[in-house]
Amino acid sequence: MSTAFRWVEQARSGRARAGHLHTAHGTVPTPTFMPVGTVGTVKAMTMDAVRSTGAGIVLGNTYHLMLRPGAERVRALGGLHRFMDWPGPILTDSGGFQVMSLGPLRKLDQDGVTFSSHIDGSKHRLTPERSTDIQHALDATITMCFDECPALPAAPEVIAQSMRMSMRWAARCREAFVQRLGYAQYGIIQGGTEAELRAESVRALTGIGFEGYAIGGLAVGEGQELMFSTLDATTPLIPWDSPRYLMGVGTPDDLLGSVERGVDMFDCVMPTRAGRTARAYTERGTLNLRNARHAVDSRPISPHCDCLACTRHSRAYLHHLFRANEILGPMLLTWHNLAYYQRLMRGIRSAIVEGSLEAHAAWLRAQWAMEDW
Ligand code: PRF
Ligand code: ZN
Repeated sequence: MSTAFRWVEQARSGRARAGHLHTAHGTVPTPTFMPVGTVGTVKAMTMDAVRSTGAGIVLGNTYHLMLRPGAERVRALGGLHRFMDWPGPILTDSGGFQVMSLGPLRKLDQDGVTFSSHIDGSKHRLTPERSTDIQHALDATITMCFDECPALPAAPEVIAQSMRMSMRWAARCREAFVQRLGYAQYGIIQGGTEAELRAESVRALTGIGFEGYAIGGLAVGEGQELMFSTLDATTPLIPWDSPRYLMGVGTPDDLLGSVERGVDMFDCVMPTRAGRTARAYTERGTLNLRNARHAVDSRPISPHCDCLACTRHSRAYLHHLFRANEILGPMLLTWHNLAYYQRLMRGIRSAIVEGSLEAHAAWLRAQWAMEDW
């Protein structure tokens, strides 16, 4: 049986919340980290491996999937869940942010964006309506509004104009969205680091009414302090009963500080990208496994990790794989990093539920500052 899409609170600690996100494709405990599966694959991972880390929801990208293999083909093959073998919930980003990073290959107007494919140079157009239709064709559980995310720093007037255009686009996205039981559409709050503009953006989006609210336009060069102060000014304005998603964030320390400020959902390429470049996340910070000091180290990457890399292999073996440019290196280390991110989120959730978030956060930060074991 399908269930209605809703977020249900389980416990709170200050502004931090633990809860469950109920969707047509299953229930996910929050706060949650979504591994990035840009082109219909979490790079270097089978979906069974992704599941084994404890991930409950993954992210896909409108921009990449519309170009290859094409949204209509994914629809014809039974939707993205079946195509990539992920029956759980999938959130798709709308393409606005990805098109932005194309630089000179794009042309923005009030109606949408025209751009050239990074694959073959062919011309394409994304509008609020087209992005929403594509996400429907992909069968995304959570559809994101098509927005513009200006790079920071930028003049307040530039940020304001961009935010207001994104708000007009959000109304068009809502018009184009086909409501289905258990599915959702999130509005994206913009407005840079200006509290006034963020408040205006929240008012515009809550006036339209969405199942969830994302905080976009952060982690784009402003630094952690400004990101946190912007969250401080923004999350209290979002309806308590709605899930809040901070887009494209971040480091373990970013996730902890953002959960403390009331965020429920995250996505980031960091653990997967780092895994492909020999960087390991651990309870005690990061390690570069190409470093010579790991060459004869028979210990696992982390004594606390139950991933395949840590239960079956040594740091010395991982070091060897990366030095020899073997494909198994990125595979094992991506697995490890995703296992670390999921373990981090599980620990934070448990602490909120048990009423010990403050002590747990202090312990996590003290550990990150320590030397490797
Ligand atoms: N908008 C969208 N996707 C995003 C962002 C945004 O502002 C960000 C900003 N960190 C990451 N991904 N649509
Ligand atoms: Zn591990």
